[in-house]
Amino acid sequence: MKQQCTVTPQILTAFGLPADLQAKAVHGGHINDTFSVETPEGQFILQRINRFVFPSPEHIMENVSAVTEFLRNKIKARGGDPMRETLTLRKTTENAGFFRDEDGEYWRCTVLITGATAHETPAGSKMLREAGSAFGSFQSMLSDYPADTLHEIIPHFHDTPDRFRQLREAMEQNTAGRKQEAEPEIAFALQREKNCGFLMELLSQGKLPLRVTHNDTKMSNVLIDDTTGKAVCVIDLDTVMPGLTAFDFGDSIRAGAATAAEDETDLSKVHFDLSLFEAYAEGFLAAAGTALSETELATLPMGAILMTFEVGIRFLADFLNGDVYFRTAYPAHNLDRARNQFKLVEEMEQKQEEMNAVIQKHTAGR
Ligand code: GN1
Ligand code: MG
Repeated sequence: MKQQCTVTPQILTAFGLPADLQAKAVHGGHINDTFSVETPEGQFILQRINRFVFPSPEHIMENVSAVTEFLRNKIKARGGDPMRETLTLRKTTENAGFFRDEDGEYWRCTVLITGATAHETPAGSKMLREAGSAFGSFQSMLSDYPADTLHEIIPHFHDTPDRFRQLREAMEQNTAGRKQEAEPEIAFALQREKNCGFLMELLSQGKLPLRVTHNDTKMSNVLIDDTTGKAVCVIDLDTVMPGLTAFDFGDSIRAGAATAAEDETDLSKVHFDLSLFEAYAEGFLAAAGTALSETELATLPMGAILMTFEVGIRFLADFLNGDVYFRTAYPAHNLDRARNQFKLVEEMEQKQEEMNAVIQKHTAGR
């Protein structure tokens, strides 16, 4: 259980804010604790970083401050507004990026971006296109950032063969005694083991570049302008680290182009929707197309398939391990999630050629 936490006067003072401010809890994220405060100077967000998920908050803060600084310069150069189009960290009075309170907890402070909202699910294909555009422009602006200078926040985060190895371990140990219950899903996963290293192999052969990736490219990590409906800014930079573009793209598709929630148990409702795929791809490619190599573009559909497969095997392994990683609401929750993801994988495999055609259509003549 996570401890309740509050913003103490000591924390406010550390960031040079009036000590008597009333902080309001902001709900939505599953990992950190988030609060907002209003001051005569403006509104700010205060966050306590979850030390269980992120054992090295210093590394997160180094990544976030280096990347936002870099983005700030890019945004200025293209005539944009860096206070709205990227996160702005407020330093402590001692010029540090975070403050450690007396319990050893890490706090950070950012400027609140007003007039824009993080939507849990896209309210239509136009909003999904905007999300694509936001992540595409994030990718493009960071295309000349030296990715290998960033800390790897969660090692092997998107390394599909390594995730498969973990699934095999879970099967062998069968800790929760649930292996029999998951036989069809295990068979589904085993049939695809030989292809699961496709992207990681291209990386090790030097055919795909290591990029600065976001690693949590869901709709709710894009702020959408309340008035214009345009994407404003990509948020939640905690998992920014070196990775493959195809996986960032694929993670957006996994959730954004599905017709049902990832734990929908009525599989007749779970489909991969090619028109939603096209909406996201169109926005993404218009913003990032020229920054990506031919091989990167050609592997985007594979990114969608492998990322969905990867999350499916993570759910399956967690089910076998007795639900130790993902929060669950009932005993077969992780198994239901794995089935749901595998249904999407199957449909994506069937539509791979159509996905390729969509990518070609939106990159023709670039
Ligand atoms: C976790 O909680 P959320 O949605 O930010 C997980 C992702 C999975 C996702 C599946 C750090 O992300 O990798 O795709 O659940 N994040 C981490 O719902 O493991
Ligand atoms: Mg997140």
